[in-house]
Amino acid sequence: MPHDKSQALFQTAQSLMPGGVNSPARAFGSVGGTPLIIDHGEGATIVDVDGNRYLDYIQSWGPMILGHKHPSVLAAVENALAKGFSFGAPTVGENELAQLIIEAVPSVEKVRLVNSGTEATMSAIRLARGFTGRDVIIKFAGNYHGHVDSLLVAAGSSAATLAVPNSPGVTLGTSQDTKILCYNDCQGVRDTFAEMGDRIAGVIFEPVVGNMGCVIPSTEFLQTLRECTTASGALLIFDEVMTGFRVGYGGAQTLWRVTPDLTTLGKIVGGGMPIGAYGGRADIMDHILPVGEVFQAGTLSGNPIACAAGSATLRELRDHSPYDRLEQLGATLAEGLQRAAETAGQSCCVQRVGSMLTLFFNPGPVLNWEDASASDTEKFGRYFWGLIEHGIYMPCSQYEALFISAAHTENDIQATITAAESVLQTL
Ligand code: KE4
Repeated sequence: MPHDKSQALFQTAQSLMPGGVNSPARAFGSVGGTPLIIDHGEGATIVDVDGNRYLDYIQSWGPMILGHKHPSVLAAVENALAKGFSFGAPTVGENELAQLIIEAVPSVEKVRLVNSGTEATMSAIRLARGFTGRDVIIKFAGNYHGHVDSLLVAAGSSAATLAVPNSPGVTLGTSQDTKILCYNDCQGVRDTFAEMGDRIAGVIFEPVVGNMGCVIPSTEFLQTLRECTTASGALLIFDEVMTGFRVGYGGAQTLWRVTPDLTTLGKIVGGGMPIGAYGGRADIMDHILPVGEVFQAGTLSGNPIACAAGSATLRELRDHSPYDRLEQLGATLAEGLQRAAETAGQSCCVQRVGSMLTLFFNPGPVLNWEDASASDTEKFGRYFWGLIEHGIYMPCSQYEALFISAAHTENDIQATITAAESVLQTL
């Protein structure tokens, strides 16, 4: 496959933007080589500037669950654009999106729209601290919640890929109120709450982890988090920026039947436009300005174009549910990749929830960051580039989940498995 134009354009990009990217997750840091400059997408496919076509399993890191340029989303955005772009004043589109989220997500009685998942998690932990009057936030190694200073202390996703467990620029004062525990370690959670439960404002975690690869919480872990937070008066925060509307219409909390106190959202709720949201019990959310005293604001929060894209996406998911089909496609792909790895003699495990999954170069099971970080990332890099040459665009890191969209077909999945069988034999 030719990549001349991508290489030339990326060289220019590097002279304009740090690393030539606007997010390190796109820098191909852990797989090496030059990032591909994407020209356009349609359905399950994206095309780079050299005209190479790929089956897209990044899906903009999750938002494009309907596939690229879904007609009803496109129409909704065009209708919104015809009215203007942004007003800095309330619009009906915000009511519509807020209503859809509240109807879909069990824990959300009131919601605040923001511009990114990072803003959502940053605001949710500020609200947890403001509501409880406490300082300590618990997070888990390998969980990523956006580039919030106080949460960049053992991040997953690109921070983990870059092997930067805590970022320069995050002060000791900022990070000292964050405690990092081991995911799926129930005793560690119980011991921490026994030691400092009355100081803990909240626990934030990914209810299905995507940011160290796909890692699944045990039932006991979920129950322990809910019990310990309830007993101590700390808030339980489900970071569903990735899982919200991905693993089910109501998110992971409907799958696991655990109700958090706050939920953060992003990605799919914007249909590919910049968005985030946080919501929860009304008595907690009413501590947010202007009703309460916890400050949070944003020029483009609830932007009408983003709301139109998000509402059209959620209506499509609600009225034409793809989840049973996504479950089937996900199961087929997971089984096919596992079988291909075994046939090729590769020591791999596949972990999946619905249409998000990861092939780990790791015998598994992968239950936490210590397990995940033992994966063979060098081999993953060769697997990634081998699939690129077969026209398959996987997430460019072992520590990410791939996403199947409603636009993917059974044939796409079979073609992906066939390509993986070929590539895994060469590693
Ligand atoms: P954003 O600020 O990137 O919209 O959302 C931050 C965030 C919060 N919580 C979870 C569970 C997330 O997965 C994310 C962002 N995910 C990464 C990919 N795993 C975004 C990719 C990027 O940073 O470019």
